[in-house]
Amino acid sequence: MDIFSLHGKIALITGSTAGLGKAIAKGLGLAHSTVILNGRSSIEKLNQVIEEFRSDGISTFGTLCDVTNEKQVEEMVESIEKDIGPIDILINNAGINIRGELQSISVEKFKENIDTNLLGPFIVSKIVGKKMISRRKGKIINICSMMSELGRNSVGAYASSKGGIKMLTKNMATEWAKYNIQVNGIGPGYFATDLTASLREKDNPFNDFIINRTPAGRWGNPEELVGSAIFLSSNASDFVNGHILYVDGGILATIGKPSNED
Ligand code: GCO
Repeated sequence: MDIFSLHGKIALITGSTAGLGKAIAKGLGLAHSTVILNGRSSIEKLNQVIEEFRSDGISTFGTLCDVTNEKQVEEMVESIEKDIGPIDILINNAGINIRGELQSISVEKFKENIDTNLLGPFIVSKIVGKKMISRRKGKIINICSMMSELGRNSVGAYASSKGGIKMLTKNMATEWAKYNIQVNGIGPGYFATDLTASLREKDNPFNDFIINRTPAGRWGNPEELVGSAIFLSSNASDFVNGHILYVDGGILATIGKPSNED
């Protein structure tokens, strides 16, 4: 069924030279969209991933841009639309997680989480969204988190930013659905990426906690987000607006179980 087809689509994925963003971008590329990768500062890393994707037969371009810098975002979007084509799909993935208890994290570090994870997606969506509104067509996916719904010691800044992007998603959907733009979110649970490497070390009790707390009994693999991204990027989701699709192994469905229960 071609309702899931991404043939001929152009997809910009921010923060896509590593982790979940890279896995999602590769999945969209293997589904035959043209992929525009984005990193913040390392041209070497960006070019390395572009080459990797092209060696897999994916139509790939790349651009360096700090999503919190409005001028850089405007220049990035203008050059993409002039040199490559209209952006059909925007995935706001760029994000950081500077951990720290609320009484110890600095105001600057708290603000850095909010700027990158919430202000950045607002800036990019405002600029790309204006183009989509003029075309009366577009797909925007904001990468939220299970932390859009739950807190955890030491990730208060991150969770605040992810709660914010959940509501930004709903408000963008509210204002832009009438222009045939579908804005939705994907909320990952705990996935095996560099961001969570320290949490997954075998002598870290947090690893056992997550495995016990997640009904699927394991960490997610980044490739397991691709199906949701394709769905929300394709015509199959043309009447889906403001929805946060949690891909979390069931962790948000349950209060968990005692460690001595199967
Ligand atoms: C943490 C983790 C989480 C996950 C993810 C969960 O410190 O608890 O980094 O924040 O990365 O965001 O959805």
